[in-house]
Amino acid sequence: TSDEVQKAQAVQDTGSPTIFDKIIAGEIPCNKVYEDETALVFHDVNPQAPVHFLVIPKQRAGLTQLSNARAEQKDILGHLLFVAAQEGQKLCPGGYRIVVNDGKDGAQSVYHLHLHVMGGRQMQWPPG
Ligand code: DGP
Repeated sequence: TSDEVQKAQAVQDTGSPTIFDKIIAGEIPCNKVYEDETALVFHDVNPQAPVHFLVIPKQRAGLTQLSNARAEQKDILGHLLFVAAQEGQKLCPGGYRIVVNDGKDGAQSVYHLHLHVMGGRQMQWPPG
């Protein structure tokens, strides 16, 4: 079990604001890729591929994890996926992988929904 997974297993969804709120507020810096009214895209601080960025909703609104999404949030989910594909194509023209870690067994460590987009190398299958 990697350090990342061990750390993730210890994290609970408390509903408290996360580090991503500070990034959205500009209180801590990020390496921004794209931003619109709904979504913020920035490079992951701990990249697992030559290109690794995150797509997050600016308003968490209960979206601590994908499995908490409500029916009225389907448009937001669609938008995040669309933005991930747009930016993925730009930064990883040869292809990319989109991952959402959900909950403890999914090794989620930050309880603010985020799509991982990874590429810039041949991705392998199956993932661990
Ligand atoms: P997950 O394990 O799926 O919850 O992914 C959380 C990701 O967030 C992980 O890959 C590292 C990244 N991350 C955590 N804190 C920061 C931060 O302060 N800045 C940036 N850019 N990424 C962060």
